[in-house]
Amino acid sequence: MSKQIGKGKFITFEGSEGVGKSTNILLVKEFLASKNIDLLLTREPGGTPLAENIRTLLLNKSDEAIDETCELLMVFAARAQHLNTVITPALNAGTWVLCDRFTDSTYAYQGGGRGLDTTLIAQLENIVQKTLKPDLTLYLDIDVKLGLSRASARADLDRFESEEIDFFERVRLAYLKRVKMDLPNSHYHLIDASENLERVQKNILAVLNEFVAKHL
Ligand code: Z5A
Repeated sequence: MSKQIGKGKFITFEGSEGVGKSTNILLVKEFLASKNIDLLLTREPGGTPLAENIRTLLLNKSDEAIDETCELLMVFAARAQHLNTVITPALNAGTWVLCDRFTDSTYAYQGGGRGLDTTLIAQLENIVQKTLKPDLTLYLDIDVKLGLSRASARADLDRFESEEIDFFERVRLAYLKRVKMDLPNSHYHLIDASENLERVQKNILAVLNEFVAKHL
């Protein structure tokens, strides 16, 4: 169940390649700003200078292959810095935090994609996050091939984007497994991102309207 540690609300955006997180997080930012809500827009991996350096190491291709356990620890190292120096202080000050990716990405990419043990991921989650969980997670779901075709407009593919299609199929399955867990009062909302942008945005704003009405 979602847990709030301060007055601010913690909203995360999840999904695989080409799903439209970057496009839609800006829509949500504008919507919440129009309600006079104090906001912080951030992302993972990243969100602090140190965590952004770790992001660069994770995303850049290099001659030295990154060991999978090393990748997992780098993701959580960046998250610890981000949470303790940015996210938690903001939430405690009453600021709402919009985060482009969070720990569901770790379950999807390192758990589903790389095949790492989810028990290990859960242990690291407990160490780094303690009781903190998102209050609302918008999971944008899309057929892998359609998502990749949208993302293919980009010039250079990063280390993750260069993976094979099977990797992204496993990522999607891992997301769907988490989102469809039968939790009471689930904080997950699945948005069909294969629809046109207008429809996707209408569906996102419907979720946000309900969330804001409950929490303001
Ligand atoms: N990673 C990890 O492995 N473990 C972790 O724990 C975390 C992350 C936190 C960086 O993430 C990588 O880090 C990520 C997983 C790994 N892997 N990759 N790649 P990122 O979020 O920075 O990278 P990204 O997934 O490529 O996200 P993005 O750049 O934000 O792209 P996007 O979400 O797909 O959004 P977009 O740029 O808004 O949309 C793509 C295009 O589609 C764009 O031209 C839009 O105009 C278009 N679009 C959007 N919506 C629509 C609709 N509805 N119809 C038509 N066209 C659309």
